[in-house]
Amino acid sequence: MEYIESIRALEILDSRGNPTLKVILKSSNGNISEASVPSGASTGSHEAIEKRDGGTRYLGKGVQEAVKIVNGPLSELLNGESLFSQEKIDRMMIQEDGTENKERFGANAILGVSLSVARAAAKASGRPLYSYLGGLRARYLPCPMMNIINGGAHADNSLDFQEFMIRPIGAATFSEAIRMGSEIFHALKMILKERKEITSVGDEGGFAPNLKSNEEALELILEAIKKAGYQPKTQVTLALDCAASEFYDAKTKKYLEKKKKNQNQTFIQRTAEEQVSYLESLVDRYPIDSIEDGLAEEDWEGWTLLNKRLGSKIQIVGDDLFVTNTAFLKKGIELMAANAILIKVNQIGTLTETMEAIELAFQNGYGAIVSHRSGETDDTFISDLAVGLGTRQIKTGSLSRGERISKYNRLLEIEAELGESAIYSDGNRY
Ligand code: 2PG
Ligand code: MG
Repeated sequence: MEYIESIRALEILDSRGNPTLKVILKSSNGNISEASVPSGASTGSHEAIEKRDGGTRYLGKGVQEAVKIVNGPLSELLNGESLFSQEKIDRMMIQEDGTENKERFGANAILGVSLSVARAAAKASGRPLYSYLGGLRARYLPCPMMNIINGGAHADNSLDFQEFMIRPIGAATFSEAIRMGSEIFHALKMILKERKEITSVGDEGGFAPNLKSNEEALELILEAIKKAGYQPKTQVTLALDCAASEFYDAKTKKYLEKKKKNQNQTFIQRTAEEQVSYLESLVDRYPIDSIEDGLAEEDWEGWTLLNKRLGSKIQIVGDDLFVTNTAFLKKGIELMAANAILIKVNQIGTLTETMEAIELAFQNGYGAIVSHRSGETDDTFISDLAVGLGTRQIKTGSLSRGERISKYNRLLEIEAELGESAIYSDGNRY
């Protein structure tokens, strides 16, 4: 039985130029397996904690401590363990860390090890990662949610909503979905140019123009869909990640359109109920079929109202609300706060716990969307994860920037490898 021979980590850079970890695992059979760790900007307050060095080096964001933890205590703990003991290994790390949120070792250190173990096991079994994770059932290519206009914490523009996405639900195959996305992305660029808007991109590769309103962003995307020759609603739908925790004022319990304030000194404030009505009006006016973090993570009451009003029509996705954590997901299920969960491996810190969150979601009729972070590397683990676990949806950015494209390219490879048995999911899990 192949086992872990050594584990070491390196400090590398992510797509924002901030340090992150790459873990390199050597197996007893001589194979080398690697995994790199992503990092978010609009993080949920209950996410597992990344270990950062502090001080002045890399503006405090260095990960030399986390590297030492991988090279020291985690290696000592795990050397000699079977590559196929994923759950045991993850639980050993959780237990040895001993904290609720992995702050002692750091979720970045733990996750890098966890993912590299899965890669090593897949290699040792001679199977591609998605097939190791999901067996013969791993044949659903996910519907991509492509973030072609960036705002919020991911761009220095005027938009408060963080992500304006397209979902090519009418594609016959994954490669066709990618082609549709790319053509719409380029059509959007032409439209922006014609309007003399800036066409530089934000953290996730979507354009970051200075638009007057969320509605204007949605209108431009609709125009781009049509210009590219597709039909909104039947072939391509719209999705939002409002990332509303970023513009929620906990004191007044109001949702503020903060960025607009800088432009003309007046800004809209909404109560939870008004915010729900606003989102409802957007769904009435535009072919939106998925809204993520439409409300702030602490506003559970608001979420229940949102799900009541819109949950039977569209997907209501909890990201900061659930932080890929079964404890929060259970609460959401009880309160009927949403009907889908965003899945981010580094929010929880191990593959085992990530899989548990997906399973709990499916058992309760929730959708699950595997997601990148705004700070990424070229690692493509999440592509295999989405196919392996049959989540049928993935959110991994726009049609530009290498760290986003690498995930789509990996999915194109998987589709080709699966050949006839590949099934493109239209985003509906059922
Ligand atoms: C989100 C993510 C990814 P971040 O909010 O869904 O798009 O952003 O990684 O900054 O949390
Ligand atoms: Mg989000």
